[in-house]
Amino acid sequence: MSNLWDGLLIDARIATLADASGHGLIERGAVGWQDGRIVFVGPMDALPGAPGALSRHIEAVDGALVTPGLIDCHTHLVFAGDRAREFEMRLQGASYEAIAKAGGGIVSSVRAVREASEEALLAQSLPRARALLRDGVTTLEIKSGYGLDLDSEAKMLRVARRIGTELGIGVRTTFLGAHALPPAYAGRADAYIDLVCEHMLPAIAHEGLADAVDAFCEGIGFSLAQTRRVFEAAHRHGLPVKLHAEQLSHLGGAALAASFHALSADHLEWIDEDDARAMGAAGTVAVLLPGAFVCLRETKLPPIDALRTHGVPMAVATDCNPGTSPLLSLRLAMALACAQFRLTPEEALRGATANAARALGLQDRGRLAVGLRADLLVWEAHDPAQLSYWLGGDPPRRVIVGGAG
Ligand code: DI6
Ligand code: FE
Repeated sequence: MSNLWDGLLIDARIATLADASGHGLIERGAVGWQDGRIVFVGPMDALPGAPGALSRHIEAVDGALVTPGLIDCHTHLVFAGDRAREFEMRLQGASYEAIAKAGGGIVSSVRAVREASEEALLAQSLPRARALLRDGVTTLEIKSGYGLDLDSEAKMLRVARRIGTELGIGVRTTFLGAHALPPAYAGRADAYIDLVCEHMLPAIAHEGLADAVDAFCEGIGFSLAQTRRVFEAAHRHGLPVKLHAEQLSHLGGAALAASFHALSADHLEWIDEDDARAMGAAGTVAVLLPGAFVCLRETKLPPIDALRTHGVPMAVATDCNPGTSPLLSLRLAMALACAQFRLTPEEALRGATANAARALGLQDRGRLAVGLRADLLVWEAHDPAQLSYWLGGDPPRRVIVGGAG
């Protein structure tokens, strides 16, 4: 019978994240799906029939916690080589900025990415994506930004798309051409931004390689005026924007992002109350990246209370990258967001599901509700707080992506 559901989990404790606040917990719940979409979520008592008459496959999970698949909404996981040497230098006292100015940092990853073939880049990046998947990540964002010329940026974005196909998960790609100044443009940042806006971005958009556009607005990145030009070019090509803003200093990037109705502004350690107000009014998600905060041994905390006061949706991501956040676990990012930024476990879980989806402009996932994608995790846990409590806890018992698994 073709109208039977493809799968049905019963006897579950379901954290739907479907309401504006709270876990949206359903005790003794059931979730059913068909053709990759959720067709039922609610108490078992409300099922429209006996489980056996509803679905071909039924799994009783014995009171285990079920959540939406996790979403890592900010990664730079496509890169070549690593920067362990730079990590050692930082431990000996060199600053991130000093290393960047001395030709290390992002630019050293650029050399490695330019030299790597597309196949080599894929082979080096896939294990990192697999590591993130072990935690229950079912949708990933991946940025370019270590190519800094059209061919190398396009190569990175193709590799990112191939990771999604290869692993059968959702991958959203972000063009981050304005990540750092390539050495050939030293002293000519405006000329490089011309290249990004008039040559690279149009070609990337034309080939459909990017779902969004990002920039690094920072003293060691690009100015506010340069960032504005990148945003204008993105909008001309119909692409939404995001921004690395206020990570190391306050340049006004978060307010600029809000004025462009950015999907998200990320990092945000240096934002002030006015920035939070602007983001709240614009609906721009605050993506918190505790991995970079910890690895750079930052001490200035993002103003979480101001974000709460102004109703800014908060997401949590790994920022997985070779320089400032070699972090391969979104669960660990959630735990660090609680320990370092004092997020509640509920905010951390919402930040890695519902609000992470928002930060990617995705309305079809991140929550459990009828009509949304059947991306589901069954955990060896009962209490949602356990997901942010363990530093390296058990992976999910079961991962269902788009109804499969
Ligand atoms: N902020 C970050 O955290 C990463 N990029 C950025 O703009 C760091 C990238 C790197 O150091 O390779
Ligand atoms: Fe980043």
